[in-house]
Amino acid sequence: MRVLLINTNTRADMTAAPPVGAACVATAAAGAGHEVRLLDLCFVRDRARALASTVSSFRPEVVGLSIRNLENVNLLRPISYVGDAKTVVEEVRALTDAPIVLGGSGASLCPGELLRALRADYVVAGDGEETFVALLAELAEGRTPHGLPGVGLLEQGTLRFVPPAFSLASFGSPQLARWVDLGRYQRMGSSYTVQTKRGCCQHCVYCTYNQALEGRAMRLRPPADVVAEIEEAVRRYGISDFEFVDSVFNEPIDHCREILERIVRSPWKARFTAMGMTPRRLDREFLSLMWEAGFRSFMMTPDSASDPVLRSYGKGLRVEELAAAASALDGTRFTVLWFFLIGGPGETHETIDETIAFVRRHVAGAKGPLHPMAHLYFGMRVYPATRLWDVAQREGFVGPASNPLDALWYVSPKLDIDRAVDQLVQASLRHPEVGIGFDEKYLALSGFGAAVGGAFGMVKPYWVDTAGFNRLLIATGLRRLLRPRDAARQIQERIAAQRAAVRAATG
Ligand code: B12
Repeated sequence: MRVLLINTNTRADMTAAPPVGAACVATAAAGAGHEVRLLDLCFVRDRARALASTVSSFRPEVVGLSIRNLENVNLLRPISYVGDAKTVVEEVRALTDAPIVLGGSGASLCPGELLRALRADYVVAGDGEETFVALLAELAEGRTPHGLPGVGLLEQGTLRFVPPAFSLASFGSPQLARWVDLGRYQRMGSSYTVQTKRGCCQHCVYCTYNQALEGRAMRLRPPADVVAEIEEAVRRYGISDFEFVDSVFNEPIDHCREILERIVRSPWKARFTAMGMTPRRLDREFLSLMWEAGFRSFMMTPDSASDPVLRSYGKGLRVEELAAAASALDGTRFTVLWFFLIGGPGETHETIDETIAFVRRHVAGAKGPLHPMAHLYFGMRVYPATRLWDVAQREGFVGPASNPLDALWYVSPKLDIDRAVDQLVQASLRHPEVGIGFDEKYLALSGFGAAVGGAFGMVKPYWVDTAGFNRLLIATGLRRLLRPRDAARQIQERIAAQRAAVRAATG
């Protein structure tokens, strides 16, 4: 069959994400004998025209839409992307009768709700490779794909959905550069993205990784396979910057270590970064191995630096482990961005102070790491099938009728929102190393920054320079001037409306 895959994600800022998921599916479909084309809308200026010319020249028999982000997951400054995806579906419908299949992490999180909202034909949740190929086989035979794990469809308005089995034991290279023009991403500061495993065995209360997205069972890619993918990208496509996109890169640690050791032994050199590092067991020896492999930066996701909150978030971490990782980092030259989720279950003003004190001491006051940063996000997004959903339901933040596409949030009832937002804003005014969710407002400007930075040979990923930029804003008084003045009121109104809707629905 002729299969057109479309990457609908158009976030073209310094966090631009090459459509690696769509590339996985494209490689699998091509491997099954289909004729495949991937249309990447990320940097396309005239979307309607790009769609029209691709559909008329390729004449697809099936169209698959990769939907990564439902929204920006930011309570201080929310943006939804569902409307954009709906427009793409409508535009495709006007051009062809080919069935439309939704996939990607956005589709996995809310399969039924997204299928209804976008009025597509099918939805695929979880791993796309085997499921999409199985779906194509059914469609090629003219059958309605009933009962396939991970596939959903609407029949007379009723959702028929079989949850994904996450049975794909291992997975191969998505051959990203075969499908995607990586030049544009690289100019924005983004890298070639690599996944070394799927599944997450942690138990964080809010998280969807071990549920809808990847399941709990760890599916590790053989280290030799991972390094062969990197080597091919270096040698064949001249790529020098890579980013690992695992949920948690350094767990299981032995698998991660083997990948790093293989990279160290390789004759070529490249630069690496990763999101989703846990501070657990991040000691000097492991950091040296990372450095030797070519790591210069990474993101760490402890979420809190208060023991009671780490417990209630289900992180399985203690502050002393965070502090140990911070002191192992002292004296090194890594750039580290720490992520904290403020305001989840159990958070109080005192525990916020504890986290800020940790940031002041170990991030702002760090001796050695280059440009350390801490991002403090406020509020927790509530997704179905997580333990947070049950907590939020008990406390009246969500109810049986809540639609997860409606950006549902949880904020600890022990907090006065005004005071909590002020705690974060004050920390950001005092320390250039502190970013708060509101700063995302200025992310769009990073495209311009990337163009200038690239011309002056700035090091990737470009977020490593955020602290320097903030220092300039603080010195010129601009950061105070631009601080979010009525963020607290807006959040209060949003949360009050969400709770009122739950009360109205439950009578
Ligand atoms: C790594 C990562 C990042 C990195 C990205 C680095 C980079 N250069 O790519 C960083 C930290 C920069 C980042 C930023 C953001 N991220 Co992020 N990120 C992830 C993470 C951990 C992995 C994504 C990934 O690459 N996976 C690997 C690929 C192979 O998997 P996949 O895309 O899901 O594809 C598979 C299936 O979905 C399916 N599939 C995909 N497409 C299609 C298409 C069809 C037709 C079919 C049938 C199947 C299919 O098959 C694929 C292979 O099995 C996910 C969480 C997760 N565990 O998935 C969050 C996640 C994708 N991010 C998310 C969000 C919200 C964001 C931000 C908007 C946050 C922010 N406010 O800045 C930004 C957006 C950036 C952007 N430009 O889009 C959300 C998206 C969903 C949502 N809640 O809206 C996720 C799911 C986390 C979450 N639970 O909230 N992110």
